[in-house]
Amino acid sequence: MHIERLHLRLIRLPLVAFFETSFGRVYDKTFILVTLEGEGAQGLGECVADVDPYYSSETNTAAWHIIKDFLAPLVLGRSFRDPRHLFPALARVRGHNMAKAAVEMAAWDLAARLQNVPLSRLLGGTRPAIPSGVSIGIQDSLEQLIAKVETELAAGYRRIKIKIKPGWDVTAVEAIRTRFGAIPLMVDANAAYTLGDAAHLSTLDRFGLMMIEQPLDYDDVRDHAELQRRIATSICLDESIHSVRAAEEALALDACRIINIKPGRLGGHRESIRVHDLCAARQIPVWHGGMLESGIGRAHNIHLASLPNFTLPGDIAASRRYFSPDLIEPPIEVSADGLVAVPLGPGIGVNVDWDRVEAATVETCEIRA
Ligand code: SMG
Ligand code: MG
Repeated sequence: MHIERLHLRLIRLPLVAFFETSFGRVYDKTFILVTLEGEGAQGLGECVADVDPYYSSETNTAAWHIIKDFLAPLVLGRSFRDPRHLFPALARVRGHNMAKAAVEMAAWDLAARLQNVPLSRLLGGTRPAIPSGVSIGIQDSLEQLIAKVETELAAGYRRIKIKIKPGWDVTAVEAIRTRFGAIPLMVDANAAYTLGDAAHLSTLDRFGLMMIEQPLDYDDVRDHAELQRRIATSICLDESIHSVRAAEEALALDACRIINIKPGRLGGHRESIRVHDLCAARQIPVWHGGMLESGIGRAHNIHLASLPNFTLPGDIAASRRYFSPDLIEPPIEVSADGLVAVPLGPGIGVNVDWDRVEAATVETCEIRA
């Protein structure tokens, strides 16, 4: 595939409902949409960096600069036999995985469209539908939390994840267990605790949670290994797993029993597949994370999550939980039994509503070979 043109759009969409984590509350989603063009076709990638460097050190502004000034020159005017060759071609740039992933994933979509096959086929996906879970942010009250959980269970979702932080953890989990019993439940701390909280975190053990996600620092592995020795609940790592090597180190140290895969955090589909395969070889289950993506990034995630070791329900939910309307038509839906179908059309296989994209675009930039 020959890459002739790269187009960037900064897009802002209001969220249907605010989303609060241990690092704050957001009311809208701003992201970069990357279009790669070559041989008469287009591929799309969505950058999952936020406006702020709180989940990750990357931001939209930084990613825009990195893609425009450093990644674009490494791909434009070049031919790639296989989209797997993209990530290594960007290796000169250190870090900036979210910026790299947006370009790399656009190249996968382009390759799949040129071959007229669904992206899942190129990635090695094996399942026609994926099990879906939801991530429920920190609420203003336990009553609101209970109401949200009730709504999502009624919609069919196969597991509930709630965000926790000091002061909103044991009481929140206890309220859900008291009201809903033994539902599939997990918590995500987004690095809000330290090893000094180990005794407190072990009080969550009695609730039989599926896992606790990223309790400790975003770049830590060693303290997570120590914490895993002290608590019965399985640790799942998110932020800490920014590369295949980080995954190898975490597994070697028994710092976690489960890994959350987000292509944006790892640098795209190729590196995600490598982490997926590494975990499969060690009987470590993985699930697909979410970054409040529009239908475009969400479609990429669905294709990737169709690989066989994504055995746990992920944070890939229906469009209506995030945007009304989404940028794609029809939107992504979840079935009454909590499954999301893998799109069957070429590439990411969803129809982009370009009028809606245009209306939500705040800035554009085009670069040619
Ligand atoms: O896409 O439903 C979603 C959000 C899933 O909880 C979610 N993501 O740490 O896993 C995580 C968070 C990161 C996003 S907060 C900016
Ligand atoms: Mg997380």
